[in-house]
Amino acid sequence: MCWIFRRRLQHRAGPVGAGPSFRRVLRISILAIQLAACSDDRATAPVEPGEHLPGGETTNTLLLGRQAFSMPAANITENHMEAFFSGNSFFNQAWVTAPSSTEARDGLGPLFNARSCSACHLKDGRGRPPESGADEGQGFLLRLSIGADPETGAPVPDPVYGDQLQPFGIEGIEGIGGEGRVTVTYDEVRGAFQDGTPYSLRVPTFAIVDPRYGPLDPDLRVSPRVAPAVVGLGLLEAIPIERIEALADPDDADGDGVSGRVQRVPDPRIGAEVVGRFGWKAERPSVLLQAAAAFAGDIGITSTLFPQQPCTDAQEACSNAPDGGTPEIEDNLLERVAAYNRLLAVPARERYDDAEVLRGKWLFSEIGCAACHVPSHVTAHDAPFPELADQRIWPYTDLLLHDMGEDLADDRPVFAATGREWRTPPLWGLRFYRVVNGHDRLLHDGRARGVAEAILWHGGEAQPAKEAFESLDDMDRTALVTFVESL
Ligand code: HEC
Ligand code: HEC
Ligand SMILES: [Ca+2]
Ligand SMILES: [Ca+2]
Repeated sequence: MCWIFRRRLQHRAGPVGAGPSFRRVLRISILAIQLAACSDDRATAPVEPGEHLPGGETTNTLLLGRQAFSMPAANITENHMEAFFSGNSFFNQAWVTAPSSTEARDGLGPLFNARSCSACHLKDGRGRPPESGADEGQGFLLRLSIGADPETGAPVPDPVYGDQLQPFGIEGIEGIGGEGRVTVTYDEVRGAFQDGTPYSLRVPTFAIVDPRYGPLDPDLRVSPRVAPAVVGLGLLEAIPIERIEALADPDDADGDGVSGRVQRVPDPRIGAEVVGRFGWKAERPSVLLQAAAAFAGDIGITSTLFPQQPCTDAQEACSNAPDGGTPEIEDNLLERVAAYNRLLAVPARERYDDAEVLRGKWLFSEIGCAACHVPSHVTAHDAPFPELADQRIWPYTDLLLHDMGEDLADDRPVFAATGREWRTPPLWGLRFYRVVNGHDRLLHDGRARGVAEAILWHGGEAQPAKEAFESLDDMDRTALVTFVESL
């Protein structure tokens, strides 16, 4: 019965031009009848071996509170300890303006978003957008471009503001200053679940105020992003490419309404295209390249991988400011920061065998969430770190790009990703976001307040799953959310 329900929903999948107002989609009564039958039998999913340890043998089972994201892999080898702990200190340390007597950590900016990695990935956790007026948010930034290269898909940086808005500039040099401030306003829109229970979503509108280097290009594309938690990244990096490619279904050959495309991006080290995995559009292929890009773009610290200061030709004082060496961070230190991020452990689950959670787990796969949030993978045997090899992991992602509809679109293409596509984010550790970072903001720009709102924003390929969620009864909606919050 429920299986029939799912097939029907999938056949109704298609392009959905939802627009900013939430059009109530007409429902066929037969669906409701079949769904009632689903709810009545209260089926549950079984507990699967190992699912309570989402990071396999690396899982953190020791500190499950505010430090839940800050523990090394449980099986960390003796010879990686030193890299982990010194990487940790470079992740936390604040960079200073060059020249300075503390040579190992000068070179900040000249333009920057934050002075340290941990200023955005607070306690190795997650950022949030500005809430209103003077609030700047935390671990939040705007990517910028003016279109994309027709051949490679690479975003074309704005000639004046570059590829990212840096709200801060170093002090003491005339002519350097932050590029502008981001503000947000939220409009509430109302909707209702099929049983009549009302809900409300907030539609964000972001704006750049006080642009310091002249008026903004009318064609400027902006993409707001919050910082994701940085746990389990070495494991995601160790998912074999063949696995990711096998999950992709670019032309929806199996007709389930869900496609999923592999992001392909250039690797500056080898000059070839590789699979992208990290960032909200999977635009970085490895933890190392993501860390190097963050040093350069977010803090203004150059490396051999990203040797450019964060200045455009139009930003003269920025280009002429003293630097902190060439490069500003040595390769071996960068490697340690990457090792730190690779080896941060995912926390263990606790409520994994509870009846309500198992009902939610059943619904998660039944209504199609698991088509993108693929529960489990096995990491490669030849993973770069032996700790991360041959692990059964439970991240709830396929690392693929999906069209999520008009409402979530940023209209800013990046390599293979269109302006409507996003990488399925992993859901492991989600129950700790509130504990570690004190907020429940979800999605790429943090617009959703909690899991239910995050689901209600799903569109495009996920429209049928979203609609199925809307048609669940109160008990089942709660069970599904409780399951996601148990991860
Ligand atoms: C201004 C805030 C900010 C700072 C500072 C910052 N990050 Fe990030 N980080 C982000 C955002 C936003 C993303 C998502 C990027 C995207 O979608 O392209 C991110 C993504 C990441 C990811 C990929 C996570 C994933 O799941 O895809 C890693 C790894 C990472 N950052 C490491 C670092 C390191 C290392 C530093 C310090 C060198 C750093 N970050 C500094 C905001 C920040
Ligand atoms: C077609 C693929 C797809 C399906 C089906 C899907 N999701 Fe998602 N999910 C995504 C993508 C992609 C995002 C990121 C969207 C964004 O940030 O704009 C996301 C985001 C989320 C988030 C927020 C995660 C975060 O870190 O902010 C949650 C929670 C979530 N999904 C749960 C679900 C649940 C529950 C279902 C089933 C009702 C579901 N998803 C169905 C692809 C999918
Ligand atoms: Ca610098
Ligand atoms: Ca800039």
